[in-house]
Amino acid sequence: MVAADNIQKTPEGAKFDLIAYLKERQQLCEDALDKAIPIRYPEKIYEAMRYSLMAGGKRLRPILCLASCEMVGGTIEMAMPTACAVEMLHTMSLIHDDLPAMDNDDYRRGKLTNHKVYGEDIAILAGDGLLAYAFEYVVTHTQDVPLERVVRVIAHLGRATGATGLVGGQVLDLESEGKTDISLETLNFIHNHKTGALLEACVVCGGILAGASSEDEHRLSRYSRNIGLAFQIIDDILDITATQEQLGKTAGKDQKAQKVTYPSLWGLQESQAQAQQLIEDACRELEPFGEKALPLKALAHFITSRQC
Ligand code: GRG
Repeated sequence: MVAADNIQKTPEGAKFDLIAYLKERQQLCEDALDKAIPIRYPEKIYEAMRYSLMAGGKRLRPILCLASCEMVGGTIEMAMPTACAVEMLHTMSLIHDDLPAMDNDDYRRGKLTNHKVYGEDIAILAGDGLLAYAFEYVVTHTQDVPLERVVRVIAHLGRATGATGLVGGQVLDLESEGKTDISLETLNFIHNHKTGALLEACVVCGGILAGASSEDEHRLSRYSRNIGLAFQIIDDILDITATQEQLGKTAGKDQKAQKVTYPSLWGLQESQAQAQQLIEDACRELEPFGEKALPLKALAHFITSRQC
């Protein structure tokens, strides 16, 4: 809940100015992403990569990565290259998801989709370019972090992105199209992979970079799996309740495609309640971190209160 003075109160009563925090962190991420991909020859591909990367968005994934690293005792500088990489991976997945062969969408982040501006061929390549560069960027730009941690981050990002993560979730999502008998188990599998895996990687990699113990890594993993599912439930709710202007993309697509979603299984009210429960479970995992966990707890609550 965001009070009039922008101060968010966690259920334990601690105060945190989430709006100021998000504004500051979003600007840090915008500046770092802007620097990460300068335009070179051949200009067209860099322009297409930058078109989607710099099109706005909440920057939730990089912000989670920075917050997790700081909570465990690391610095923003240690995590920024990985934070940029997760936003590159997220953006490439959006570019490919919007293609006619997949979701076929015309708008994303309030702008025409990449293929609508650059054509399908360049949009595919822009996604491929961002995918490869994300990994290169972590390796070439991470400083003051032991190499062994960087290697673990690379492995984690690869797992979250490939067939064991986003790609696997997307395949099952495509296969489920037009089917009305999708079980809750299948729906959870799709979203734990398609949406949850990258969110988990953001939080866990932030912790790895800071040298988290394996117990803390498990806590971060459980926190992020809960917020990942909550994030998707709210995404499904917003597809019904929000406008195209609020979302920056076509609204009402799930109902139109008669897709099985959390609200179609549970209804709107129960879906909201389930998301809230997941957020509370997520925050409980962070208890041992005390006050240092305030940003990650506030970000978890933001997921259920967001309007876009
Ligand atoms: C990863 C190699 C590789 C290929 C891509 C297309 C695909 C495979 C996967 C689809 C992944 C996808 C589009 C998941 C949906 C995730 C989701 C809920 C996106 C919306 O995230 P927000 O609300 O968006 O954080 P902003 O614009 O704010 O960043």
